Amino acid sequence: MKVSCQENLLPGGTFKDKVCMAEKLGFDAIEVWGRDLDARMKSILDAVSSSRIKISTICSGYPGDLLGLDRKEREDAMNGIIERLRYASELGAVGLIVVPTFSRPKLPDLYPLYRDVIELERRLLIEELRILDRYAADYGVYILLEPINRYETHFMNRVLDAVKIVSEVYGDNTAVMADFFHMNIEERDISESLLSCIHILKHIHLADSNRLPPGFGHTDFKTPLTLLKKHGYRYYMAYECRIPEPVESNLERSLEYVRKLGE
Ligand code: LER
Ligand code: MN
Repeated sequence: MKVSCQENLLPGGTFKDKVCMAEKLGFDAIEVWGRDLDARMKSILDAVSSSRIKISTICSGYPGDLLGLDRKEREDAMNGIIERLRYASELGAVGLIVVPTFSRPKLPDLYPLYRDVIELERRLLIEELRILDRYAADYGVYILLEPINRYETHFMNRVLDAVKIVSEVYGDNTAVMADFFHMNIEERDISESLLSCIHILKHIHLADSNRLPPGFGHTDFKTPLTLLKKHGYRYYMAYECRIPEPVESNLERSLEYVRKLGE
């Protein structure tokens, strides 16, 4: 089981401090945020070069909106994604986490050409992903599509929505990631949903039912983690949650809990 932690959750002033803390707590990797990466690449690479800690993934952080109304917004998102796919490659990461859009639809409702705006958004996203997939393939990394709960976006709320999109891209470098917090809201059965995407599941976000660390809420992690093990899931699971004080010991406690469940 390979466990990562988002950089902002780790105590420490500099990235190097965070790497030392991740190492001390027993993590395998760090998930970095995609913002300002250009300026931070050197310090990130320097910090991990002398450590056993890897960079698992880049979380979003690009400008624009893949499903924005203006062409410029969509182009900004595409270019920002391409740039971060290259960074992911340079960092040895699995790939870049992509949430197609947040909040409400920005495109017009074209009924009766499309039943609803979602179908138009789906078609547009698939075309964009077909282009982006080629860059991901060249860089040897994955585009990790993340389904998000209905309170944060109207689009691609469930794992199966993402699986269907990937199946229409016809590219080997567009994959799915699953976030336990969002699945807890949207899925009927988390293990069943994980099973439905296991062939293209390349990343996981860990948070309990209340967005606290695993073990601090009421999500059943045992059944899904056992299933992932049985199916040979070999990618990362990254902590993305709020850590109550005292941060260091609570992270340590939660990580121990997760590792035990995954044994
Ligand atoms: C947002 O809720 C989330 O889960 C993030 O991973 C999206 O970037
Ligand atoms: Mn997430």
